[in-house]
Amino acid sequence: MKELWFDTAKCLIGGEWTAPAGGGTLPLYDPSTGAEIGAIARGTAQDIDAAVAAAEAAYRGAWGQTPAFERGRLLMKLGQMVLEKADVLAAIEAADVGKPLKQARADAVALARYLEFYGGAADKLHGQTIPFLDGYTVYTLREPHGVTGHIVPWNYPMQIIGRSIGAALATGNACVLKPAEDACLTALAFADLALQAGLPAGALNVVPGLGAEAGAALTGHPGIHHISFTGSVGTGIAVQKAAADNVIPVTLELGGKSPQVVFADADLDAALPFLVNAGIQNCGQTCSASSRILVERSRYDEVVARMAERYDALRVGRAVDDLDVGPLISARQKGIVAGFMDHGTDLEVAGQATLGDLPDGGYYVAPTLFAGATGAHKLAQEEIFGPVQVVIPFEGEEEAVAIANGTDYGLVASVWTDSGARQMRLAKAIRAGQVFINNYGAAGGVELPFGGTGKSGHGREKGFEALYAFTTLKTVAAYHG
Ligand code: TXE
Repeated sequence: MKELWFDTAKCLIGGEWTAPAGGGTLPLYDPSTGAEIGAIARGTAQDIDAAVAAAEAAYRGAWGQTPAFERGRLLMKLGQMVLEKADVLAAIEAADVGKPLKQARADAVALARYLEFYGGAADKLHGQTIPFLDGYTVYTLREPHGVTGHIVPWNYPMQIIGRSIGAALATGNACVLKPAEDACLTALAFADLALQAGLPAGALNVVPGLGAEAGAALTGHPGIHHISFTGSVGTGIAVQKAAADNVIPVTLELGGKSPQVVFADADLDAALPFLVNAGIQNCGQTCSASSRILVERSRYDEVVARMAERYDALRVGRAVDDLDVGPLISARQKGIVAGFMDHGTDLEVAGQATLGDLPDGGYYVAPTLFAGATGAHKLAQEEIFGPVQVVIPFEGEEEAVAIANGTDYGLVASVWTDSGARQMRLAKAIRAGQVFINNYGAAGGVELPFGGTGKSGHGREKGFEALYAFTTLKTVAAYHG
């Protein structure tokens, strides 16, 4: 790949690019063609040990002594460097993840935005003074955890690095990052830019590798003090159990089955682009993808027909073609999505994109809109993580809320209605970490706290809230008489 300026088969440990201790590598595939395009390091427990030790040294040394405003300045400089390289980062991500170029570039811009946001916030987080008994002065200190572990998935590497590493570094933690084995090139590129920006050695360490090897070694390591994980429910449970053994806090973001609820009084022209885009963006591989569209029965047929028109017109292509939808991440993910679609045979295929002349080895599926589902249908209950949406009719507010809340998940939801009173009622009644009214996703919303309830996980990332997650509170009670 001509854009690369770093060795993809190395780990970054203590400011040095090093070959993994076991000498192993893992192959890299271009999802658009299925072609092998390179190799990454297969980091192991030994590399994780070295990375945690390097992070601890940085935390006790140069990084720990860097004042908050300088941490912020450094992150903002890094954000600027990311912006300047946005096209290059987008090209790398397109080849590695199969993401259409414009969507990949938006991720690079979002990464820069996280670094600006958390850079600006670094010196604005502070404790409080607390009125107490006569003779005391009491105050609180917000302190970093120390060494933080970050397990990042393959669907939005740059955005998730931005929200997680950005907030952790801003608050003075030293980080060990384990990117996903299917998508770690932009993590390596980002780490190299961080070194160039002047981040002290060991403040950010990156160990690529398999989840069961490097990932499990990191989450179970006794030297980390916080773990943030974004990924599947099953792996999230394993991560939480490992964190429990070390009694450390954990932030889990585990995806969802997010509904958009469309009432008869909604402005359909405004809603339609959101209804579809929230399902097919990044080929449906989005934690906050809206995979369930709930429509009040009196306008159900109209919504299905208008969404179907859009599905039929969707263009699917290679990431470099930069069309509406690219390939899925891997042959394995293609198998998972195809398996779900096989469970839709009792539903109506209301709309479906046509796959044109695409490379044989690419991981493509036809974006598909299923109609006529009930809330209990398998496709309306389980996270598919592909470009597949189901439309479900409902009658009245009560049923809408029951269906919206009728899964194990609770990440994001939206409500489309002109009634202000209903907007407020639904925003309260729906179980989700974020509820959008007459929009969906708020264009990414770096500033907006994000996270789930139920099996969507717990803890909050993004916005100012993440700064609390990446710090611990110390209370100082001084008796002076
Ligand atoms: O996830 P995993 P997978 C969902 C989505 C998808 C399914 C499977 O439904 O179809 O999960 O994807 C690391 N200890 N999401 O198998 O396994 C792994 O290396 C520590 C939703 O890829 O959860 C990678 O870095 N780490 C989600 C990360 O966990 C381990 C995004 C995610 O992989 C590990 C991705 C272990 N034992 C998938 N095993 C979202 N919320 O957006 C794996 N990993």
